[in-house]
Amino acid sequence: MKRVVVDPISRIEGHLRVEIKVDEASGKVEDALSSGTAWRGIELVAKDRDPRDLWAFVQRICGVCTTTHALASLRAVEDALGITIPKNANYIRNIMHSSLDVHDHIVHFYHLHALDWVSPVAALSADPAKTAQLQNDVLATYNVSGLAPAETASKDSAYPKEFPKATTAYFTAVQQKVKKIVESGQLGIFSAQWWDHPDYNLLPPEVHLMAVSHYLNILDRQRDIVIPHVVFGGKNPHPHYIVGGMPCSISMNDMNAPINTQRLGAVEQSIALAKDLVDNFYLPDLLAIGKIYVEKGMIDGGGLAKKRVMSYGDYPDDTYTGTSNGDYHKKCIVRSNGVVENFALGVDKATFIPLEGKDFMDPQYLSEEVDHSWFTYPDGTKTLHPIEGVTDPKFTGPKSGTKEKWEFLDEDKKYSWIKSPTFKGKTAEVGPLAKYIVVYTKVKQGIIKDPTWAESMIVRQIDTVSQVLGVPAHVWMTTMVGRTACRGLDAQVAANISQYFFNKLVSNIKNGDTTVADMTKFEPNTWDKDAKGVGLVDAPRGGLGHWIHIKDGRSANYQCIVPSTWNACPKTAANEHGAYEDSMIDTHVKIADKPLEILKVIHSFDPCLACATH
Ligand code: NFC
Repeated sequence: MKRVVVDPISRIEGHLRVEIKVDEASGKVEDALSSGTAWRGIELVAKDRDPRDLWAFVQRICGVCTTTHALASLRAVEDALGITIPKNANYIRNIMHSSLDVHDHIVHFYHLHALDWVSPVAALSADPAKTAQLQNDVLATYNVSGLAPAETASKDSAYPKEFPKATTAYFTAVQQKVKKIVESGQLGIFSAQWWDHPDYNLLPPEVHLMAVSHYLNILDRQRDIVIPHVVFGGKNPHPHYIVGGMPCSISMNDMNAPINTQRLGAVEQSIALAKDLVDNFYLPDLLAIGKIYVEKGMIDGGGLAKKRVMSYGDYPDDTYTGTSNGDYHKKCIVRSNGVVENFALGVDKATFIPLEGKDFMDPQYLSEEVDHSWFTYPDGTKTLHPIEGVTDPKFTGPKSGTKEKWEFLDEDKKYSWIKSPTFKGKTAEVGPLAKYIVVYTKVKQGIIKDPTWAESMIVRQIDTVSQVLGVPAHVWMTTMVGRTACRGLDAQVAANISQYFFNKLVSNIKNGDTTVADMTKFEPNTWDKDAKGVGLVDAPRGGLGHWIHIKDGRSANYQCIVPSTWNACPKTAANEHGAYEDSMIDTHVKIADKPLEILKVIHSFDPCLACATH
């Protein structure tokens, strides 16, 4: 048994170390540890502050899923204080959130995950003419643009399309550029990868060249996807908000107004770009590569996804009057709230467990443990619901090596700066894969009887991909490939959600409603002396919750359970693994000292350790 350390895991946000014990003869990973190696302390920064300021502080938890922590905070404070935001503010927040989803997923696939599958070095032996042909073939074979419904049609047909760029000259030029980089011996952003790993030979050279070209192409275009943040929130990352609504006033014919005809035009162009990049690059590339992997039987890495997944639900169609009273979930167009166990047995045999408004305030449902984390709880306390949550850091060092220079983590004691969240005492995987499993199960088992357009689209996407890959949903979804595929599908739904809420915003403004904020409960003298609230967001990496206890106008306690906390957590008190650890244990490694498969399965979660530890 060989113990292998990968530290740091690169091409992620934050600081992650993993350790595996591999049986070198069989390649089977027998045990695995995931450790967040840096701590931030933002929950302590958020204590004893004016609740109206908190979105700005906690948004700094992450610059990648920027906006989600601000949104979760606003929703928590508004839940606690009984504030209902105007329609326009809800539409605008949804457009900002969905455009973040697309941006986050597309950057993950091309810039953080793609190089686990494709190699710039392998791209050098591709034939550019054949690559041009391949790109056209891939688009024709995996054309998934027809999955969107009428509700999300754009009114702007004048938008110039990016695609196709499939010419021999284009691919020759990219190949020359990459060749110069490789020949210089200074791979720069492409350095320090195991380019000689045999898994890179699974794909033909033309796939490598096509994907590397799209990597460079989309690196250039990704910033335009978050233009809605700049228009509605003034900037990206970390756009501006206000408790009670949005701070951007609407005046359609005033060229100096934050929102006017011209700026809404820029938002719609950005949404059209997002749809175009997802439909014509991201999904065809992903399906083409995924199909090869599934055909070659490379479908391990599911881990906890086979046993237990959880999602929170999002995108309220209209204004709602609270989260913990259940109204939020009644209004969501993606009612993915709930837990599904044993999806790997098939959608009919999977077990659905409801998770609704009041459950989020109930310690029987959600809780956090610190048995294996570098934190302490008050004497005798084993687990805490976030509304009573405590963040008290206590670093005890590794098992071997020194506190400064670690050799191995202490799997029997504490080994991570991340707490272990639990649902009814057990770990759960979150993320787009979890969201897709929950929606699919709820619709197919008749738990959702009247699917929204978004829920129907998710089911259509899953059934289409099952057809393309030639295996049923419970087979491909509960794998590392499935995790990456669902993220791409989620980006497609998110781009359509942006368009849907853009259309609603424009027609509401046309009907004469330009209100963006309700300030009637903005002053602390209008608040209850003691109030508690929860804010939920289905963030790019999964279910995000912020909990606040407000006392005498200040935040008495503020706690977050973040998607990457669920997935990256160390073992629970009962020694149950979280999703990263379980997925590694469900993976085979060809070369113990070059565990590319481990990098791939960990990247399939799109780790954000800055978020996870907060
Ligand atoms: Ni950072 Fe976030 C974490 C997301 O997991 N998605 O909720 C926040 O980061 O990317």
